[in-house]
Amino acid sequence: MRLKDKVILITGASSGIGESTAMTLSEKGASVVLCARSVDKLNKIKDQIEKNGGKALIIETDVTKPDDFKNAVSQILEKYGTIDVLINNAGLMPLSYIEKLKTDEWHQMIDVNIKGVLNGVAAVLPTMRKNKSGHIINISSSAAHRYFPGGAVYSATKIAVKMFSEGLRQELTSAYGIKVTSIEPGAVDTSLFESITDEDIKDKLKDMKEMTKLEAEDIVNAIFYALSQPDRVNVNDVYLMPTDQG
Ligand code: NJP
Repeated sequence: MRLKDKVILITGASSGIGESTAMTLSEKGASVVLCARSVDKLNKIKDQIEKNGGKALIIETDVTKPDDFKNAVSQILEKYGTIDVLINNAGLMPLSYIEKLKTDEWHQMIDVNIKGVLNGVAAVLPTMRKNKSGHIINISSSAAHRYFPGGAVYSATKIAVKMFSEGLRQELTSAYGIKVTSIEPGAVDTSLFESITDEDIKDKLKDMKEMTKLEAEDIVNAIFYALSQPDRVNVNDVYLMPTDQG
């Protein structure tokens, strides 16, 4: 896919991987649509993209609300007439040990990390199916491959995203020309760790502070690799770890 003038919806675009993805893909000529709840942050990123000569639209979106996605899609269709790529990136990771029973956080992860992805797919699919083309990129995690301390529910959400991506691919790619990719990174240097409230986990993660993590741009490179393949190639999964992480 050539990115020039492609319309790319990115959730969780107000920071970290989403912000970096929006900046880079707009530099490559895509019209990026930045979705998140923090409108102030989105406005700053949009200003920067426009200063660099790129095109950006911001839409306040809570991914747990299907109506927010429907509104986003109708605004995008009105402005650009189509949607070429959906990057389901919004997520959170309030790790905790199960015995702490932080059930509100469990439900929050299921709502954002899983239902948010489903809501995004439901919103864009009619357009991509009609176009007989598109690309859905879901940001899963290395946590889809293995448990780590406090990560039982987070891992469960990310394996759901990975497996849903495989189901999407099998149902949509040859039938409708819609590509599907799951990206599964290890630790990335973003604000994701700030959602942790469990003091025992915070303590345990102190060692990780010294570790060299992936940068958001490393994930963007994986996204760009998946997007820039010829029509005949679907990149199913990209599983990437920091060299420092076991
Ligand atoms: O984290 P961060 P990352 N509705 O905290 C948004 C996965 N991942 O970039 O709404 C809409 O900088 C929030 O926006 P706002 C991870 O699981 C990461 O690292 O304004 N958006 C913000 O833009 C996640 O899926 C690591 O608060 C909502 C964004 O999510 C993805 O990478 C490792 C929302 C979070 O940005 C991006 O995370 C890994 C809602 N209800 C996978 N709730 C890692 N960093 O180590 C949150 O394996 N957001």
